[in-house]
Amino acid sequence: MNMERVGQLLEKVREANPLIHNITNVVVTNFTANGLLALGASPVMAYAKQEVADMAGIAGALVLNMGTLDEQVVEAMLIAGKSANDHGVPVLFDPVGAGATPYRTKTAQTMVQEVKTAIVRGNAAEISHVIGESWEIKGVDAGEGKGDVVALAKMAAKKLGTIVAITGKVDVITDGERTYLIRNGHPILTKVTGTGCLLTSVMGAFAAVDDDVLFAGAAALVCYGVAAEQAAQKTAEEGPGSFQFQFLNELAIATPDDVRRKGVLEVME
Ligand code: ATP
Ligand code: TZP
Ligand code: MG
Ligand code: MG
Repeated sequence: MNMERVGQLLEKVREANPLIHNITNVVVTNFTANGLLALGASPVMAYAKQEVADMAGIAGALVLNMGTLDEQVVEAMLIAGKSANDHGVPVLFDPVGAGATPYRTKTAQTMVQEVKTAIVRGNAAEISHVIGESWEIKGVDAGEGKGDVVALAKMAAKKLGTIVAITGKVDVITDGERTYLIRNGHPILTKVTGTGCLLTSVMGAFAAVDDDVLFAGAAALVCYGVAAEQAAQKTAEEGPGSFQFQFLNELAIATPDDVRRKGVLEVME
C-alpha cells in the first residue's frame, strides 16, 4: 500500500514538473540542477536579494542549503524563507556542516528560528548541532557518533516543530510522532559530493506535489535510494565517476514499478 503510494508520487513529480528554488552551495550547484531535471522537476538557482522573495513566492518548494555560506547568502536565505512562508511554499533546510564551525552552527540555528521549515535534512551530526546537542563531526561529513538516530530525529522534530530527516546507512524521517525508516541507498553515494544536497532538493520536489509532507519526504528517500541502487548495480565496480553519471540517468529512468519492487519503507509505531 505504502509502496504503491510512493510510485504514484514519483509519477506525480514527473507530471507536475514543480519549480524548485534552490539557494545552495557552489560545490553542488550544477549536480543539483541536473539531478532535479533528471527526476522531472524544474530547478532554478536565484540568489540576489532583489529577486529571491519573488522567486520563492512562485516556487513549488524552496531549498536552503548552507554549504558555502557568506553574509549575502544568509541574507538572501532569510528573505526567501520569509517570502516562502508568506506564500505557503514549503521550505527545506540542509544545515551542511552545522557543528563544524561556530559560524555554521549559529547560522543554522538562526535559520530554523526565523524561517518556518517543512523539512530539515542532514546527517546525525548536523541535526544534533542545530538543536544544541553535540555529535562528533569532521567538516561536512558525519562522524561515527554512537547515539540513537531515531531518538535524535524525534527530539529535533519536536524541538524545532518541523519534520526532520536524518540520513546515512539507514534514513529516518519523522514529525516527532509518525516515523519512517528507509533502508535503500548504496555506500558509493558517500564517494560523490553533493548526494546529500541533491537529496534535500529532491525531497523539495516531492513536498511540492503533496500536502502530506512527511510521506512525501519518505517517498523521496525511497526513490532516491532505489535510483542509487540501480546505478550502483551497473557502475559500482568502475568507481564514483561512472556512478555519478549513471545515478543521474537512474533518477530519470527509475519507474514506479522499480520503486514498488525495491523500496524498503518501514513505519515505526
Ligand atoms: P554526509 O556528509 O554525512 O555524507 P550527506 O549530506 O552527504 O551527509 P548522506 O547521509 O550521505 O547525506 O545521504 C545522502 C544519501 O546517501 C542518502 O540517500 C543516504 O541514504 C545515502 N547513504 C549515505 N550513507 C550510506 C551508506 N553507508 N549506505 C547506503 N546509503 C547511504
Ligand atoms: N564543502 C562545502 S559544501 C560541500 C562541501 C564538500 C558539499 C557537501 O555536499 P553533501 O551533499 O553534504 O555531501
Ligand atoms: Mg553523503
Ligand atoms: Mg550534506
